[in-house]
Amino acid sequence: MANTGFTIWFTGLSGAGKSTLSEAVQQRLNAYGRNVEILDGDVVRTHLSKGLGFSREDRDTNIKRIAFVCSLLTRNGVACISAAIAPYREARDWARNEIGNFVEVYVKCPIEVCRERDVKGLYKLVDEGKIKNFTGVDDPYEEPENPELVVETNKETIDESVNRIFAKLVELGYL
Ligand code: GGZ
Repeated sequence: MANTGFTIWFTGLSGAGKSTLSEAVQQRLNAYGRNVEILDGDVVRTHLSKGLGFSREDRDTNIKRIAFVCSLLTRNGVACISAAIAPYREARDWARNEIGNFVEVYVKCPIEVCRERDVKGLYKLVDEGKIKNFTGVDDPYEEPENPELVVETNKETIDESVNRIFAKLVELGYL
């Protein structure tokens, strides 16, 4: 029987762990025999969304582009992973509608912890006033109200989160 396509739609602050989790889930899905495509916000912005900024309008355009690609892949049996901040509920719901087999995973982590991690040194630049409209600092992040799953990256290990995501995919009939 052909594989069922689905999209794992991660959402969360910069530094919450979306990219790390995406790679870990990809590895696990590959080992399970599934083809996986990751659309990482940061990477998408260097290609598909090159030139877009961080106004609400540009973020929404970015999310719609990612959702469009995910919908094409998903309907062709690919396991797709989106790892963008996707701060607005309305845009995420738009993506849910567009894609269908949609698994929203809130990558939850207090901003103080993201700030401490500061993997790319962006929070430091924000503090120095060099970046404006930064999500969670001076730009909104609307928490998901009804995600399929919440993973708390400051409380659980990557392995634990991946296990819980896998269990959810099985429960939903995608694996
Ligand atoms: C949020 C920003 C900003 C602002 C640059 N706000 O953690 P990162 O660095 O690697 O990923 C973030 C990325 C955000 O792009 P997304 O496409 O995921 O955003 S959205 O879904 O809202 O369209 C961050 C970096 O770009 N970055 N400026 N102002 N993140």
